[in-house]
Amino acid sequence: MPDTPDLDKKTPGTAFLSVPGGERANAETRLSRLSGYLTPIDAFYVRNHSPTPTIDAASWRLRLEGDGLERAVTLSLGDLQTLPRTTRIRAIECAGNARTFFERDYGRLAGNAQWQRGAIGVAEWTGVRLADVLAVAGLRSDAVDVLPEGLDADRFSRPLPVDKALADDTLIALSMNGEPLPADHGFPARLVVGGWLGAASVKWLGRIEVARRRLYTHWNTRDYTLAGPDYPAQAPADGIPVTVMPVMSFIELDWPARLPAGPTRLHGRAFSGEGRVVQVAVSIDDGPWQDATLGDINQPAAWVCWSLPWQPEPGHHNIRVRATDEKGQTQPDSVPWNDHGVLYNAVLAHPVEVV
Ligand SMILES: Nc1nc2c(c(=O)[nH]1)N[C@H]1C(S)=C(S)[C@@H](COP(=O)(O)O)O[C@H]1N2
Ligand SMILES: [Mo]
Repeated sequence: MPDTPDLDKKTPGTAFLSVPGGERANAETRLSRLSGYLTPIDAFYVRNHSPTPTIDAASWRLRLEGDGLERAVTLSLGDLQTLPRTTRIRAIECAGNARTFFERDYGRLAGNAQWQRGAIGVAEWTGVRLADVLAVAGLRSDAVDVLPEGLDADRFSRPLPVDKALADDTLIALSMNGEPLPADHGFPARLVVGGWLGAASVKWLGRIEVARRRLYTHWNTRDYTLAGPDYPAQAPADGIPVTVMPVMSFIELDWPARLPAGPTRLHGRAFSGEGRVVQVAVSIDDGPWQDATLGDINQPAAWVCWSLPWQPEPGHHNIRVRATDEKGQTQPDSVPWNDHGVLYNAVLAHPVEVV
């Protein structure tokens, strides 16, 4: 069982890139090192608002309480393990992924952690359905919001509406890629909320409140909202709380990239929180859009791999990738400014030097 945080071992330059401007330890996946469909645990990005807590599995408890439940209940890990198990492959992507491109586009910093493109990962999560856990405490029919809370120093917490909490793929995960949940990813239990921003997938669960009214925390009123001149505030939030992640894509190359001359194949991934990605198009040096080949594994709320052959001439190239999901939503050419720097999913011109 992991009981020591291993974030210190995440050396920038190998599987990870460091993230400037974050208030705590954060590390992003180095996308050029991806190979299999799933992100390996030791390359999965980490987003922590306070240091990784060390939690003893034997004494850990999950407290369920609030006026949206018939009764308050305290569960041990053993109690959770008696519920039906379920496994899902799901992406987790930070709402602030690609935030650094707001500075490039608008000349000023948005929000804090300046992610490049690597605040996304896909894992196989095994655990129990949140719906089954709530049922143990008797979910009332007039319950409105479910508030999972972490055991980290800041007690990170972000509410979910009851219908999302009850979704078939909203899990309390106890393992990741077949291993017990690593400390940095929420040991011993974390939420996994398919298709929504990463902040919904609360790590190190300790308490779940269910209420018959809307609930508000810092993380759905002052952060992880679309706020700024283009977005009407939804009081008491400073903007529009982020929920589903929009369609995005990337190339599995460093930024900027250097490649040897000669025939090659471009590889990348595309994801949409709304549903499957159905098309990935690539434009090289402002040339025509060409359809990339999509990989076999293509399920909702996880990424699809894509690839395209390329025979580059030596010199400087720009490669654009644009994904479209099954609802017909396509990546835009630009994203309007927002103060917290969330949901940047514009088509990027990836600089590649062929030598
Ligand atoms: N308790 C707790 N849960 C948390 C966070 C946190 O700081 N504390 N960060 C959230 C955010 S903003 C993201 S993007 C995801 C990142 O999950 P990961 O570190 O496993 O990649 O965890 C979410 N869950
Ligand atoms: Mo995040």
